[in-house]
Amino acid sequence: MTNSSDDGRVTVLVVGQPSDHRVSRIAANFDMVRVEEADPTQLTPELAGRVRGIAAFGAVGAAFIDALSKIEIIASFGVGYDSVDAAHAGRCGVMVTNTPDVLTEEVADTAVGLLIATVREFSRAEAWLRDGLWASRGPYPLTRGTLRGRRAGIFGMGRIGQAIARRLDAFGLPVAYHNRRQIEDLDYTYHPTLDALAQSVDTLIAVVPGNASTAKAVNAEILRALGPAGVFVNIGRGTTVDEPALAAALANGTILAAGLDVFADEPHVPQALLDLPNATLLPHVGSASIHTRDAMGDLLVDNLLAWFDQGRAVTPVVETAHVTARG
Ligand code: A2R
Repeated sequence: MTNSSDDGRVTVLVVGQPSDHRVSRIAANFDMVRVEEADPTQLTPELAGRVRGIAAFGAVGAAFIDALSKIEIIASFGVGYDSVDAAHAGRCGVMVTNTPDVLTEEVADTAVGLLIATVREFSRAEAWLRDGLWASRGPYPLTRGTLRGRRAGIFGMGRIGQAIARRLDAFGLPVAYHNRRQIEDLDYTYHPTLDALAQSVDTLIAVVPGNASTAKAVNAEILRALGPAGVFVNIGRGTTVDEPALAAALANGTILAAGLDVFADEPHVPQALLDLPNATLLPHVGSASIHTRDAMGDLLVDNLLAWFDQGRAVTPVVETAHVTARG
């Protein structure tokens, strides 16, 4: 644990291991303290009574929030904030913010790139070239998969889901979706259950938040409903999928292929998925360009500055939308 100088400025604790560049604006505006993990046993009583804000680049649980007597705001990096106990924070009067919108288009680009790479086997085709097989054996085999004629289903038609749908419109694919609530004035077919959506499409893209309501929602039944030409893409959270069921469905031909950017226990990827040639796997790079990560970092700091300068959050999460600044 390293402290910056205590000059009377608000103390903000950076949790996780972001680069120095990523936290330079925090260091410029606050008394910044860094910890690798939000472990309450590592806090000195002095620090526990001094921290008023957290910049969360890693998990923040209830016990850590309880250990900080002056904590007012947890500004979390990323649109998904399942690693922060926002419900507990809300009950304690602690604001939680995330970084929506600024990553929407980047993640949608990644989702569509991953979909095409999965269907047309780009990773395997490149390996064919790099391994010299193009020269020694001839052209890469024709792919069974194609985008042509596919029907796409989006599980989670929110900001990112709608940005993906706009792209699929341009590719000429019909789009349907499932959310808990139908969106008014949105011109895509709505299905009130995930099962009904999966029955009606052959290409399922998951972009829902990771929480109890979505845990293992994509299971053996849903994958069976997609059928043998089925393709599953996950750009949301790995916890949304029953990974052993997915590996089995890929191994036995229940579906054709999967493209995954997220996993239940990152950075650990199940061996069963690593062993499958019809799984295209990315190391959670959905928003991972310098351009977009900078925008996310700026929004995180904007939330801290707005909170401590003006008593308001720019992008509060729904669980803490009722929280107001302490006088
Ligand atoms: O269910 P609704 O009407 O609240 O719609 C949200 C939907 N959603 C669900 N759909 C079905 N079953 C559920 N249990 C469920 N929970 C949430 O997911 C909403 O349309 C969508 C989430 O959209 P946004 O809140 O606009 O989030 P955004 O920016 O699109 O990001 C989605 C996720 C993040 O939470 C990260 O996990 C990942 O993408 O980066």
